[in-house]
Amino acid sequence: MGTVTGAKAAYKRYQILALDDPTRDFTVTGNAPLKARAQAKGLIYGSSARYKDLIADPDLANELPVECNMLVPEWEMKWSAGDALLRPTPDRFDFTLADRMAEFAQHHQMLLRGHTLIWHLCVPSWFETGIHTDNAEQLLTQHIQTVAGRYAGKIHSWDVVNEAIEPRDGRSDGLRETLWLKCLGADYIDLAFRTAATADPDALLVYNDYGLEYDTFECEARRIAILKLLERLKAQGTPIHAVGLQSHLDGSETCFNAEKFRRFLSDIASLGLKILITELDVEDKNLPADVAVRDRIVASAYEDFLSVALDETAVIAVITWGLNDPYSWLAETSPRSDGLPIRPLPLDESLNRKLAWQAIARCFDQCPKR
Ligand code: 9MR
Repeated sequence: MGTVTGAKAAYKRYQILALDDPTRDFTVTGNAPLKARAQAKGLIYGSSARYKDLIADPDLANELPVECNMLVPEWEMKWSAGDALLRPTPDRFDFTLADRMAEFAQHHQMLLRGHTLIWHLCVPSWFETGIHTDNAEQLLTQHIQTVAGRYAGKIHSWDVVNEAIEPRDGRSDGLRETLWLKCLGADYIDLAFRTAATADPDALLVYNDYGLEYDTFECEARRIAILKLLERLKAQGTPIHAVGLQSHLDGSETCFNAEKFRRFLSDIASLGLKILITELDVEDKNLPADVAVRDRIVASAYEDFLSVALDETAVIAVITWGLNDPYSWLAETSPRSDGLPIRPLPLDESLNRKLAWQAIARCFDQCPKR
Protein backbone atom coordinates (compact mmCIF):
# COMPACT_ATOMS: atom_id res chain seq x y z
CA MET A 1 0.00 0.00 0.00
CA GLY A 2 2.78 2.38 1.08
CA THR A 3 4.71 1.58 -2.11
CA VAL A 4 1.67 2.21 -4.29
CA THR A 5 1.10 5.60 -2.64
CA GLY A 6 4.81 6.39 -2.93
CA ALA A 7 4.86 5.44 -6.61
CA LYS A 8 1.73 7.51 -7.27
CA ALA A 9 3.31 10.55 -5.62
CA ALA A 10 6.49 10.06 -7.66
CA TYR A 11 4.48 9.86 -10.91
CA LYS A 12 2.55 12.99 -9.94
CA ARG A 13 5.83 14.83 -9.21
CA TYR A 14 7.12 13.74 -12.62
CA GLN A 15 3.90 14.86 -14.36
CA ILE A 16 4.28 18.30 -12.77
CA LEU A 17 7.94 18.59 -13.75
CA ALA A 18 7.01 17.58 -17.30
CA LEU A 19 4.63 20.55 -17.47
CA ASP A 20 7.68 22.81 -17.72
CA ASP A 21 8.89 23.65 -21.20
CA PRO A 22 11.99 25.85 -20.88
CA THR A 23 11.85 26.63 -24.62
CA ARG A 24 8.28 27.95 -24.55
CA ASP A 25 8.11 31.48 -25.91
CA PHE A 26 6.16 34.14 -24.00
CA THR A 27 7.33 37.09 -26.08
CA VAL A 28 4.99 40.09 -26.14
CA THR A 29 5.02 42.99 -28.57
CA GLY A 30 5.10 46.49 -27.08
CA ASN A 31 4.40 47.74 -23.57
CA ALA A 32 0.68 48.43 -23.69
CA PRO A 33 -1.18 47.49 -20.50
CA LEU A 34 -3.59 44.57 -20.42
CA LYS A 35 -6.68 46.79 -20.58
CA ALA A 36 -5.56 48.34 -23.88
CA ARG A 37 -4.84 44.94 -25.43
CA ALA A 38 -8.22 43.67 -24.24
CA GLN A 39 -10.02 46.79 -25.45
CA ALA A 40 -8.49 46.42 -28.92
CA LYS A 41 -10.46 43.15 -29.17
CA GLY A 42 -13.69 44.47 -27.66
CA LEU A 43 -12.84 42.80 -24.34
CA ILE A 44 -12.60 44.01 -20.76
CA TYR A 45 -9.71 43.23 -18.43
CA GLY A 46 -10.18 43.73 -14.71
CA SER A 47 -9.08 42.68 -11.28
CA SER A 48 -10.59 42.25 -7.87
CA ALA A 49 -9.24 44.28 -4.94
CA ARG A 50 -9.97 44.94 -1.28
CA TYR A 51 -10.45 48.49 -0.06
CA LYS A 52 -8.07 47.99 2.86
CA ASP A 53 -5.26 47.03 0.43
CA LEU A 54 -5.93 50.02 -1.85
CA ILE A 55 -5.62 52.30 1.17
CA ALA A 56 -2.55 50.60 2.67
CA ASP A 57 -0.69 50.29 -0.63
CA PRO A 58 -0.74 53.43 -2.82
CA ASP A 59 1.43 51.69 -5.43
CA LEU A 60 -1.27 49.07 -5.91
CA ALA A 61 -3.94 51.79 -6.03
CA ASN A 62 -1.91 53.56 -8.75
CA GLU A 63 -1.19 50.46 -10.79
CA LEU A 64 -4.69 48.99 -10.78
CA PRO A 65 -6.23 51.61 -13.11
CA VAL A 66 -3.15 51.43 -15.35
CA GLU A 67 -3.64 47.74 -16.16
CA CYS A 68 -7.39 47.33 -15.59
CA ASN A 69 -10.57 48.91 -16.87
CA MET A 70 -12.77 46.98 -14.48
CA LEU A 71 -12.79 46.68 -10.68
CA VAL A 72 -14.43 43.96 -8.59
CA PRO A 73 -14.75 44.62 -4.85
CA GLU A 74 -13.45 41.40 -3.29
CA TRP A 75 -15.20 41.93 0.09
CA GLU A 76 -17.18 45.15 0.16
CA MET A 77 -20.37 44.19 -1.71
CA LYS A 78 -20.82 40.82 0.00
CA TRP A 79 -23.24 40.58 2.91
CA SER A 80 -20.22 40.16 5.17
CA ALA A 81 -16.52 39.56 4.39
CA GLY A 82 -13.34 40.41 6.27
CA ASP A 83 -13.75 43.84 7.83
CA ALA A 84 -16.62 44.69 5.44
CA LEU A 85 -20.10 44.24 6.90
CA LEU A 86 -22.72 45.43 4.42
CA ARG A 87 -25.59 43.83 6.32
CA PRO A 88 -24.91 44.32 10.06
CA THR A 89 -28.51 43.48 11.08
CA PRO A 90 -31.59 42.23 9.21
CA ASP A 91 -32.83 45.84 8.96
CA ARG A 92 -29.60 47.78 8.49
CA PHE A 93 -27.17 48.28 5.60
CA ASP A 94 -23.73 49.87 5.88
CA PHE A 95 -22.54 51.07 2.50
CA THR A 96 -19.40 52.88 3.69
CA LEU A 97 -16.84 50.51 2.15
CA ALA A 98 -18.92 49.53 -0.88
CA ASP A 99 -19.34 53.24 -1.68
CA ARG A 100 -15.55 53.80 -1.42
CA MET A 101 -15.00 51.04 -4.00
CA ALA A 102 -17.66 52.50 -6.30
CA GLU A 103 -16.00 55.93 -5.96
CA PHE A 104 -12.58 54.46 -6.72
CA ALA A 105 -13.91 52.87 -9.90
CA GLN A 106 -15.74 56.02 -10.95
CA HIS A 107 -12.73 58.26 -10.21
CA HIS A 108 -10.51 56.09 -12.39
CA GLN A 109 -13.15 55.54 -15.07
CA MET A 110 -13.15 51.82 -14.44
CA LEU A 111 -16.18 49.62 -14.95
CA LEU A 112 -17.53 48.20 -11.70
CA ARG A 113 -18.69 44.64 -11.12
CA GLY A 114 -21.02 43.79 -8.27
CA HIS A 115 -20.07 40.66 -6.32
CA THR A 116 -22.31 39.15 -5.00
CA LEU A 117 -26.02 39.45 -4.16
CA ILE A 118 -27.00 35.89 -3.17
CA TRP A 119 -24.46 33.39 -1.85
CA HIS A 120 -24.62 30.78 0.88
CA LEU A 121 -21.24 31.95 2.24
CA CYS A 122 -20.10 35.34 3.51
CA VAL A 123 -23.26 35.93 5.46
CA PRO A 124 -23.37 37.81 8.78
CA SER A 125 -23.58 35.95 12.09
CA TRP A 126 -27.31 36.69 12.48
CA PHE A 127 -28.17 35.06 9.15
CA GLU A 128 -28.33 31.37 10.02
CA THR A 129 -30.77 31.80 12.86
CA GLY A 130 -32.43 34.87 11.35
CA ILE A 131 -33.70 33.32 8.11
CA HIS A 132 -36.95 31.31 8.11
CA THR A 133 -39.46 30.10 5.55
CA ASP A 134 -41.73 33.06 6.29
CA ASN A 135 -39.12 35.87 6.00
CA ALA A 136 -36.67 34.47 3.40
CA GLU A 137 -38.43 35.96 0.38
CA GLN A 138 -38.53 39.39 1.98
CA LEU A 139 -34.84 39.14 3.05
CA LEU A 140 -33.80 38.22 -0.48
CA THR A 141 -35.87 40.80 -2.34
CA GLN A 142 -35.17 43.60 0.12
CA HIS A 143 -31.42 42.92 -0.07
CA ILE A 144 -31.36 42.95 -3.85
CA GLN A 145 -33.66 45.96 -4.18
CA THR A 146 -31.57 47.95 -1.71
CA VAL A 147 -28.07 47.00 -2.85
CA ALA A 148 -28.59 46.70 -6.61
CA GLY A 149 -30.92 49.72 -6.41
CA ARG A 150 -28.27 51.87 -4.71
CA TYR A 151 -25.70 51.25 -7.43
CA ALA A 152 -28.16 51.15 -10.32
CA GLY A 153 -26.63 52.62 -13.45
CA LYS A 154 -23.09 52.32 -12.04
CA ILE A 155 -22.66 48.57 -12.33
CA HIS A 156 -21.48 46.78 -15.45
CA SER A 157 -22.57 43.36 -14.19
CA TRP A 158 -23.89 41.78 -11.01
CA ASP A 159 -23.11 38.31 -9.78
CA VAL A 160 -26.74 37.83 -8.83
CA VAL A 161 -26.34 34.26 -7.58
CA ASN A 162 -23.00 32.70 -6.69
CA GLU A 163 -22.07 29.01 -6.37
CA ALA A 164 -25.59 27.55 -6.30
CA ILE A 165 -24.70 24.14 -7.75
CA GLU A 166 -23.15 21.22 -5.88
CA PRO A 167 -23.77 17.83 -7.51
CA ARG A 168 -22.30 16.14 -4.41
CA ASP A 169 -25.40 17.22 -2.48
CA GLY A 170 -27.25 14.53 -4.42
CA ARG A 171 -30.25 16.40 -5.84
CA SER A 172 -31.29 15.56 -9.39
CA ASP A 173 -31.22 19.25 -10.34
CA GLY A 174 -27.61 19.51 -9.08
CA LEU A 175 -28.44 22.44 -6.81
CA ARG A 176 -26.57 23.04 -3.57
CA GLU A 177 -28.48 22.50 -0.34
CA THR A 178 -28.40 26.04 1.06
CA LEU A 179 -30.65 27.92 3.44
CA TRP A 180 -32.02 29.86 0.47
CA LEU A 181 -32.99 26.59 -1.22
CA LYS A 182 -34.42 25.16 1.98
CA CYS A 183 -36.58 28.21 2.66
CA LEU A 184 -37.63 29.16 -0.87
CA GLY A 185 -37.16 26.08 -3.06
CA ALA A 186 -35.25 26.00 -6.36
CA ASP A 187 -37.08 29.11 -7.61
CA TYR A 188 -35.05 31.37 -5.29
CA ILE A 189 -32.62 31.72 -8.20
CA ASP A 190 -35.29 32.97 -10.59
CA LEU A 191 -36.62 35.32 -7.90
CA ALA A 192 -33.14 36.77 -7.35
CA PHE A 193 -32.66 37.47 -11.07
CA ARG A 194 -36.12 38.97 -11.50
CA THR A 195 -35.62 41.25 -8.51
CA ALA A 196 -32.18 42.33 -9.77
CA ALA A 197 -33.58 43.08 -13.24
CA THR A 198 -36.11 45.46 -11.71
CA ALA A 199 -33.62 47.07 -9.30
CA ASP A 200 -30.97 47.72 -11.96
CA PRO A 201 -32.32 47.30 -15.48
CA ASP A 202 -28.96 48.31 -17.02
CA ALA A 203 -26.70 45.76 -15.36
CA LEU A 204 -25.71 42.52 -17.03
CA LEU A 205 -27.07 39.81 -14.73
CA VAL A 206 -24.64 36.95 -14.13
CA TYR A 207 -24.75 33.46 -12.61
CA ASN A 208 -21.24 32.80 -11.23
CA ASP A 209 -19.63 29.46 -10.27
CA TYR A 210 -16.37 27.49 -9.93
CA GLY A 211 -14.92 24.06 -10.67
CA LEU A 212 -15.90 23.88 -14.35
CA GLU A 213 -12.59 23.95 -16.17
CA TYR A 214 -10.94 20.53 -16.04
CA ASP A 215 -11.48 17.12 -17.57
CA THR A 216 -12.24 15.48 -14.24
CA PHE A 217 -15.22 13.58 -12.94
CA GLU A 218 -16.08 16.44 -10.54
CA CYS A 219 -15.83 19.20 -13.14
CA GLU A 220 -17.87 17.16 -15.63
CA ALA A 221 -20.65 16.72 -13.06
CA ARG A 222 -20.56 20.44 -12.34
CA ARG A 223 -20.69 21.29 -16.08
CA ILE A 224 -23.74 19.06 -16.49
CA ALA A 225 -25.43 20.66 -13.48
CA ILE A 226 -24.75 24.25 -14.54
CA LEU A 227 -25.97 23.65 -18.10
CA LYS A 228 -29.11 22.07 -16.69
CA LEU A 229 -29.66 25.09 -14.47
CA LEU A 230 -29.03 27.57 -17.30
CA GLU A 231 -31.38 25.70 -19.65
CA ARG A 232 -34.08 25.72 -16.99
CA LEU A 233 -33.65 29.45 -16.29
CA LYS A 234 -33.70 30.34 -19.98
CA ALA A 235 -36.76 28.13 -20.62
CA GLN A 236 -38.74 29.82 -17.86
CA GLY A 237 -37.80 33.31 -19.00
CA THR A 238 -35.53 34.28 -16.09
CA PRO A 239 -33.67 37.52 -16.94
CA ILE A 240 -30.18 36.02 -16.89
CA HIS A 241 -27.66 37.47 -19.32
CA ALA A 242 -24.32 35.85 -18.65
CA VAL A 243 -22.34 33.16 -16.88
CA GLY A 244 -19.30 33.87 -14.75
CA LEU A 245 -16.68 31.13 -14.81
CA GLN A 246 -14.49 31.78 -11.80
CA SER A 247 -11.55 29.82 -13.23
CA HIS A 248 -9.40 29.32 -10.16
CA LEU A 249 -6.84 27.17 -11.97
CA ASP A 250 -4.23 24.85 -10.49
CA GLY A 251 -0.79 25.02 -12.13
CA SER A 252 -0.12 21.41 -11.18
CA GLU A 253 -3.30 20.09 -12.82
CA THR A 254 -2.53 17.97 -15.87
CA CYS A 255 -6.03 17.43 -17.18
CA PHE A 256 -7.16 20.55 -18.98
CA ASN A 257 -8.96 19.32 -22.10
CA ALA A 258 -9.18 22.12 -24.66
CA GLU A 259 -11.85 20.40 -26.77
CA LYS A 260 -14.15 19.65 -23.84
CA PHE A 261 -13.80 23.17 -22.47
CA ARG A 262 -14.40 24.68 -25.92
CA ARG A 263 -17.60 22.64 -26.26
CA PHE A 264 -18.76 23.72 -22.81
CA LEU A 265 -18.29 27.40 -23.72
CA SER A 266 -20.15 26.96 -26.97
CA ASP A 267 -23.00 25.16 -25.15
CA ILE A 268 -23.35 28.22 -22.89
CA ALA A 269 -23.12 30.61 -25.83
CA SER A 270 -25.79 28.69 -27.74
CA LEU A 271 -28.24 29.49 -24.93
CA GLY A 272 -27.80 33.15 -25.88
CA LEU A 273 -25.65 33.91 -22.84
CA LYS A 274 -22.42 35.92 -22.61
CA ILE A 275 -19.49 34.53 -20.62
CA LEU A 276 -17.13 36.28 -18.21
CA ILE A 277 -13.95 34.76 -16.80
CA THR A 278 -14.49 36.22 -13.36
CA GLU A 279 -11.83 35.11 -10.86
CA LEU A 280 -8.86 33.84 -12.82
CA ASP A 281 -5.68 32.83 -10.99
CA VAL A 282 -3.23 29.92 -11.07
CA GLU A 283 -2.38 28.19 -7.81
CA ASP A 284 1.33 27.33 -7.53
CA LYS A 285 1.30 25.52 -4.20
CA ASN A 286 2.36 22.18 -5.66
CA LEU A 287 4.82 23.51 -8.23
CA PRO A 288 8.62 23.33 -7.95
CA ALA A 289 10.26 25.99 -5.75
CA ASP A 290 12.49 27.38 -8.52
CA VAL A 291 10.91 30.70 -9.49
CA ALA A 292 11.83 30.51 -13.18
CA VAL A 293 10.29 27.04 -13.53
CA ARG A 294 7.29 27.94 -11.41
CA ASP A 295 6.55 31.15 -13.34
CA ARG A 296 6.81 29.26 -16.63
CA ILE A 297 4.32 26.60 -15.55
CA VAL A 298 1.92 29.22 -14.17
CA ALA A 299 2.18 31.27 -17.39
CA SER A 300 1.59 28.14 -19.49
CA ALA A 301 -1.58 27.39 -17.52
CA TYR A 302 -2.81 30.96 -18.14
CA GLU A 303 -2.06 30.76 -21.85
CA ASP A 304 -3.39 27.22 -22.42
CA PHE A 305 -6.65 28.15 -20.71
CA LEU A 306 -7.19 31.69 -21.99
CA SER A 307 -6.28 30.99 -25.59
CA VAL A 308 -9.15 28.48 -25.70
CA ALA A 309 -11.54 30.68 -23.70
CA LEU A 310 -10.96 33.75 -25.87
CA ASP A 311 -11.54 31.80 -29.09
CA GLU A 312 -15.19 31.81 -28.00
CA THR A 313 -16.51 35.25 -28.91
CA ALA A 314 -19.28 35.04 -26.29
CA VAL A 315 -16.51 35.66 -23.74
CA ILE A 316 -16.55 39.40 -23.07
CA ALA A 317 -14.32 39.91 -20.03
CA VAL A 318 -11.34 38.48 -18.18
CA ILE A 319 -10.91 39.34 -14.52
CA THR A 320 -8.01 38.08 -12.42
CA TRP A 321 -8.66 37.53 -8.72
CA GLY A 322 -6.15 40.15 -7.70
CA LEU A 323 -3.46 41.91 -9.70
CA ASN A 324 -0.28 41.14 -7.80
CA ASP A 325 0.89 38.12 -5.83
CA PRO A 326 0.95 39.30 -2.20
CA TYR A 327 -2.78 40.15 -2.16
CA SER A 328 -4.00 36.85 -3.58
CA TRP A 329 -6.56 35.03 -1.41
CA LEU A 330 -4.37 31.94 -1.97
CA ALA A 331 -1.64 33.42 0.24
CA GLU A 332 -3.87 32.56 3.20
CA THR A 333 -5.79 29.54 1.96
CA SER A 334 -3.10 27.73 -0.09
CA PRO A 335 0.36 28.67 1.17
CA ARG A 336 3.34 26.60 0.01
CA SER A 337 4.68 23.99 2.39
CA ASP A 338 8.23 25.31 1.82
CA GLY A 339 7.12 28.74 3.07
CA LEU A 340 8.10 30.52 -0.18
CA PRO A 341 5.78 33.34 -1.29
CA ILE A 342 3.17 32.23 -3.81
CA ARG A 343 3.16 33.61 -7.40
CA PRO A 344 -0.36 33.06 -8.85
CA LEU A 345 -1.10 36.50 -10.41
CA PRO A 346 0.08 38.66 -13.35
CA LEU A 347 2.30 41.04 -11.32
CA ASP A 348 4.83 40.26 -8.58
CA GLU A 349 5.28 41.78 -5.11
CA SER A 350 6.93 44.89 -6.65
CA LEU A 351 4.22 45.20 -9.31
CA ASN A 352 6.61 43.98 -12.00
CA ARG A 353 5.08 42.14 -14.92
CA LYS A 354 5.70 38.39 -14.77
CA LEU A 355 5.47 35.68 -17.42
CA ALA A 356 1.83 35.29 -16.35
CA TRP A 357 1.24 38.91 -17.43
CA GLN A 358 2.91 38.14 -20.77
CA ALA A 359 0.76 35.03 -21.21
CA ILE A 360 -2.44 37.05 -20.71
CA ALA A 361 -1.18 39.85 -22.98
CA ARG A 362 -0.39 37.31 -25.72
CA CYS A 363 -3.88 35.81 -25.47
CA PHE A 364 -5.49 39.24 -25.85
CA ASP A 365 -3.20 40.08 -28.78
CA GLN A 366 -3.93 36.82 -30.58
CA CYS A 367 -7.64 36.34 -29.96
CA PRO A 368 -10.43 37.19 -32.42
CA LYS A 369 -12.18 40.55 -32.15
CA ARG A 370 -15.70 40.69 -30.71
O1 9MR B 1 -10.79 36.33 -2.21
C1 9MR B 1 -11.85 36.38 -1.29
C2 9MR B 1 -11.29 36.32 0.13
O2 9MR B 1 -10.50 37.46 0.40
C3 9MR B 1 -12.44 36.25 1.10
O3 9MR B 1 -11.93 36.05 2.39
C4 9MR B 1 -13.39 35.10 0.75
C5 9MR B 1 -14.61 35.12 1.61
O4 9MR B 1 -15.29 36.35 1.45
O5 9MR B 1 -13.83 35.22 -0.60
C6 9MR B 1 -12.76 35.20 -1.52
O6 9MR B 1 -13.30 35.31 -2.83
C7 9MR B 1 -14.10 34.22 -3.27
C8 9MR B 1 -15.17 34.80 -4.15
O7 9MR B 1 -15.90 35.76 -3.44
C9 9MR B 1 -16.10 33.71 -4.68
N1 9MR B 1 -15.34 32.66 -5.33
C10 9MR B 1 -14.23 32.10 -4.56
C11 9MR B 1 -13.31 33.23 -4.11
C12 9MR B 1 -12.11 32.66 -3.39
O8 9MR B 1 -12.51 32.02 -2.22
